[in-house]
Amino acid sequence: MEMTLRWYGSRFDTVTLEQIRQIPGVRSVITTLYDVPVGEAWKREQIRALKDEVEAAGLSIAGIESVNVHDDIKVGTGRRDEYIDNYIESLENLGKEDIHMVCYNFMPVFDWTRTELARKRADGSTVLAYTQKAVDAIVPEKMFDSIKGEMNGTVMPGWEPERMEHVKELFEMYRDVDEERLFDNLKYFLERIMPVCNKYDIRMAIHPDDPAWSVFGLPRIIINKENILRMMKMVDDPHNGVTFCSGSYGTNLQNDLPDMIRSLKGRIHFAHVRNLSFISKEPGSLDFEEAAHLSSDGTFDMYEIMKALYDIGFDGPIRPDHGRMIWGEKAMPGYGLYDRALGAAYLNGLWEAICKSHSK
Ligand code: DNO
Repeated sequence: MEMTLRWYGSRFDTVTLEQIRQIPGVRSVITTLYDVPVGEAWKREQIRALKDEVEAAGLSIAGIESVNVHDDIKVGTGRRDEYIDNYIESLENLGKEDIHMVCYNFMPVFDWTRTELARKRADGSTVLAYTQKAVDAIVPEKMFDSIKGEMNGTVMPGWEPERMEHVKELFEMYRDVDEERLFDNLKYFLERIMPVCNKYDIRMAIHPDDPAWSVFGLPRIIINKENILRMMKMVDDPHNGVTFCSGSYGTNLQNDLPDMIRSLKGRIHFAHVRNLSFISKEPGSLDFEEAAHLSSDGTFDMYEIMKALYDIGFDGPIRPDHGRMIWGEKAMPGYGLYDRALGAAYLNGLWEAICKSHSK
């Protein structure tokens, strides 16, 4: 595996490449062209400039998170082919610049959903959290307003203010889209992009829906083992793979994370590894918050997750995921430097121990 850190680019991230370069074991980043509007094609020069900047800091680009998919593709409108053509152009340019892993999601309207961005934990750190009661009590149009004050002045992925201004229209667009249609539209998209992925050996890694169930009545399909196996079978090409995100699949406690990893052998192209702490596991009053990466700080057995990745021979990029806000840092919620660096060091430690205990 290759340990990486997510980096949003020098104009958007509070964390610098120089800082990332000093985290032990991190030699590459996962990044994006954060300011290219969803649906527009990525130009080769833009990718080249990003690459040059990363390489000048002594790091490399291990993959992209994300090349976002336009809602017209997810809904399957008459304009989808135009947007897919642009997507293909972006992939082609990434391939020419020797970038071979692309993370994306197929979530309608909202990307990940949390109801608090700065819940205080007993140790004084703040974390992102979700309660079912808060979701049930809010209308979707107010979702962004309810959390924007906690974004520390940053633009959070999937919650861009321009998009959030149109939430009502977006909901209208998805009115007739149920799970089956969303699956069909995903299949259509994947079938069209697979030739370019094959040509340039680009591994597509779909990110799960977070949380892993329908929110506000919108269909969400990348939520459990059955659905991801279906998705991989419907376009059966090794370039059609997944981002295994423990914190997203793990929101549904029915998902057995190590078992899911084992069943996805050869198709996990990217891993996000983080821990959650469940305060209430009752569906109606579900309440979870993001913990430190360490197993004992949350609900998941991180050793078992890393061991499952080891057992399937996972050799792709991996990253610590959302971190707590600690030591007075002000950054994009979930994406500060300190706790993610601790997460990377911890995951590297688990990996070293697993490798050594197997080579004896
Ligand atoms: C949240 C992230 C997601 C993820 C996208 C991938 O912190 O895990 O926003 O990047 O869903 O397209």
